[in-house]
Amino acid sequence: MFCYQCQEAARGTGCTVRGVCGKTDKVANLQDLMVYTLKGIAQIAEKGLKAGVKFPDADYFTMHSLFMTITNANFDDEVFIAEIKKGLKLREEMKREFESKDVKLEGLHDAATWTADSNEAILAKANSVNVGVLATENEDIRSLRELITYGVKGMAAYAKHAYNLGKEKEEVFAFFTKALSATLDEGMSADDLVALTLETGKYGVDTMAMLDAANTGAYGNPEITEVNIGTRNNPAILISGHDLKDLEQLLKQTEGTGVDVYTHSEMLPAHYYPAFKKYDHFVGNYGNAWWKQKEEFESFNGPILFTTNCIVPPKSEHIQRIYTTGAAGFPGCKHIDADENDLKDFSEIIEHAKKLAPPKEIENGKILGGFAHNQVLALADKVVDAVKTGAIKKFFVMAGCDGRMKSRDYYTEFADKLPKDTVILTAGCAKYRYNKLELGDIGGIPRVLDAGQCNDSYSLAVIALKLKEVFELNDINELPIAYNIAWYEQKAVIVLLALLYLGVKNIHLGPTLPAFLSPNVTKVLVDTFGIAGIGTVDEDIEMFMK
Ligand code: FSO
Ligand code: SF4
Repeated sequence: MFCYQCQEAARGTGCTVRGVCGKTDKVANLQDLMVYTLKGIAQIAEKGLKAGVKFPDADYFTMHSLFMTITNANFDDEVFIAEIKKGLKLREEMKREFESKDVKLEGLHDAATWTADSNEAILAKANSVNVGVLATENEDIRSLRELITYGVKGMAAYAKHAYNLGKEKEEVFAFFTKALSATLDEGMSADDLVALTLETGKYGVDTMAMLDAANTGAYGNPEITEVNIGTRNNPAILISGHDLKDLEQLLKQTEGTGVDVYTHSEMLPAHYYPAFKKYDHFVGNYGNAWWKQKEEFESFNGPILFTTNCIVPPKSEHIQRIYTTGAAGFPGCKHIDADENDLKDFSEIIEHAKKLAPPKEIENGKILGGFAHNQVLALADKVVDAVKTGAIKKFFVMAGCDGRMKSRDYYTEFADKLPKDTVILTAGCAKYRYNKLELGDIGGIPRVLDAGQCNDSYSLAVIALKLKEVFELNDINELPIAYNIAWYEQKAVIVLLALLYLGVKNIHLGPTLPAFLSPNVTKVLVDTFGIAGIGTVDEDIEMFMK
């Protein structure tokens, strides 16, 4: 195996024996083969787009399977083998479609032609070097191909959530096809791939806007909310991940059963949506960011439902209380699929919860959030006044992810030491590094404004664009906003590319720069966009406040 797609890549270069995330060599190779197969499907689909033949099944399949390969989403080798088989079958159906139209398919890559007639043959193909990251020898081309692939993976995750709520865009699907197919194209130069990277950012913006419309259309606009972090004395289910449709179904099915529902990690922002406030048994948020789940699942006592990443390979005694759905999966954990009407039956989890003890309280009190674009824009006058009077000197976008590396203490210290006339804008699980600190407010404006999940970084961009308009500036970079972003996995990659596409410059990215950026590609990002890493807290605060 060779994997360097996330921030925790071993030694800052790549995992080669077993993932720091817990992914086995076997699963890593199968994920590579999954992506390789999707690239082959994309190459055929692209020829289809040119010949006027569309493949809606391939669009859906690509989106879902890409999502399965993002960090900490799915650790189940058998699921990947089954999914690859589905991909091969789909690919052959696509070829038959061309034949039936008398269109010749020429110049196909091995990714579009390889076959396997057994699980062993699939595993042998997965183990061969020509399907993985290192198959591309030139390190800059490899770096750009992977940057695009990871961006598209993140985009696929967001597109899938929107899709679950009935929203899809043909152009986004067409871009999956274009981008994945381009990564097989030896004719694409480094410059071409740089241009494609920026285009990936454009579709990242479109996809996040689509997801924002899907979430707010279905559940209303997030509003200022105090979220309880304590517990009650009823049996309960903990729901993690990012999928609001899954949450809605769980809340409906648990209503009146005596079973409470708590959010974990990235599901916390669900409390900000008006539609979920009517459920009395939707009690609060339990615990912290994804990486603390082993201890937190221990004390939670009840069953846990993962709707997406981030899964940490569970202790064996927890496996039977962990359920997965959608793109998430872990061997031994029960997976719940939707029926033909797109409904998921969570009754087994509910019955399971009734037999288990209520959660043990690990903290209490409340945390505040709900500052997505609509809510912040409703407060715009107050915010603009505070900037004009100098009460707020600077905003810090500290969106992104949390992770287990000790070096991430930087973000807690950074938030804590920021001057009191600054405001943090956050989204994603990065917030857990500072959302329980007492950072106070500025004239009633809290110093930490949480917009929501990582995809709600889109909200922060909308807010910035609105402020640019209000202050009549020509450039988003003239605003008193600094960007100090923490990244972990591929959704953060698409968020970053989206911000670059929107013209945001001088983004600081930590705790380390991606292992998949070659020195030359890093140089392009530094020279063109002013991307930089992080230093020490004191030096960085001084630099940002200048
Ligand atoms: Fe966090 Fe995990 Fe939302 Fe990521 S839970 S790290 S960027 O999957 O998706 O922020
Ligand atoms: Fe390593 Fe991250 Fe890949 Fe897991 S996802 S194998 S931790 S680089």
